[in-house]
Amino acid sequence: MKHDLEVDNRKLHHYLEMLRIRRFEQKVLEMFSRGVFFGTTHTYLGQEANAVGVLSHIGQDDIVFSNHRGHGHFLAYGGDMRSLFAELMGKSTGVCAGRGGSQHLHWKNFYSNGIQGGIAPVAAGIAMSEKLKKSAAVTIAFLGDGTLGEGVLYEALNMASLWQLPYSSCWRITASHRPHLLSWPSLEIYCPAFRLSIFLASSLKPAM
Ligand SMILES: Cc1ncc(C[n+]2csc(CCOP(=O)(O)OP(=O)(O)O)c2C)c(N)n1
Repeated sequence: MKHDLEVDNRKLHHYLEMLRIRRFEQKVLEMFSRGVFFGTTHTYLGQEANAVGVLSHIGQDDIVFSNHRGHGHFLAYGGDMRSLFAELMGKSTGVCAGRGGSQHLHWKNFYSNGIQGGIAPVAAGIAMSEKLKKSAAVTIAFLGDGTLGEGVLYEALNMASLWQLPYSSCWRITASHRPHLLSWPSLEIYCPAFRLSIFLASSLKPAM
């Protein structure tokens, strides 16, 4: 019985986290159309489960690398909504004093970068340094399927495997609305090629 309650509480917490991200991003879209923000922005609408599912299980010292669509990752990591909003507005009270904007955030062990695939080798390098320091930290990189065409990604995966780095890349696959991608080899083919293990989960069927 106690176990069931714990599981229910955890599920409720995850749901509320996803809802918080959804509401934040809806507000971002609304304010974007009013011209409130400095620069451009990409929302995390519809992808909330990926961030919450992964980041609610990380350790305190783990390092997170996000991409151009990083608000959800930042919030699920524990980032503050108000300072993120201020950052989007280019205010000095923002996460990075208004200089990073939507795509370039840094807070604690959280980093994001808008260059597609750009985080892959940097995250591998950080994972290498953590390994050399003999820390237990895992480095996590969030990537989208659009990055599968970036060559630097394969170099990073190769080195991560070769040097047995504490490196985990979390992919978000949305091939259903990009039929042209379906002919690409899937991660189930890529990962074994680099001797990397793979775990598949569906945000549409969370229990999977
Ligand atoms: C090196 C580079 N090329 C092109 C872009 C422009 N760009 C921004 S997002 C994007 C698509 C990213 O696809 P994906 O990673 O699957 O994420 P999605 O936006 O579909 O969620 C592109 C091509 C970029 N940011 N960096």
